[in-house]
Amino acid sequence: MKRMFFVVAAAAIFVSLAITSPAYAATHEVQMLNRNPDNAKQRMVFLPSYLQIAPGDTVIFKAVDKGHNTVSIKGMIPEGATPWKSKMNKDFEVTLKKEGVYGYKCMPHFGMGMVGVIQVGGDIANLETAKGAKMPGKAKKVFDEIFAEMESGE
Ligand SMILES: [Cu+2]
Repeated sequence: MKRMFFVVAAAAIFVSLAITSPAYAATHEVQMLNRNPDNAKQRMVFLPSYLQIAPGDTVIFKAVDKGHNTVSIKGMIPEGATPWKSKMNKDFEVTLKKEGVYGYKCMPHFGMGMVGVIQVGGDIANLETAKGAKMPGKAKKVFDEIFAEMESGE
């Protein structure tokens, strides 16, 4: 009888935790790679380079290949959002709560177009501001492709 009570109590605690904690928040993975396995011509990439997540979700950047990091780009994240900067060659995890568009780069490969976008929620009010941020040639091309994909999906 005591054991039965324990099982019920444990189940009740589990259920209440599932409801009250952000158990619905998902985790997404972005790989940092020297080469896109789907397109050998594309070198130094985040995969996927465009990710849509819900507010409160976590993104894990996986240092699959060496020589990369992830840094949010000034002017390309929603106002009031916290910027991030990871260490080279290390996995990095960021939880994004504020809705909007987040542009980020790999510091050593920014000029080679190693950039990505995370869209949090449905509010893309800062997209135009993000588009106006300063970026080197190849990065601009990659961002333009991602933005076009975003806008066609809306
Ligand atoms: Cu890189």
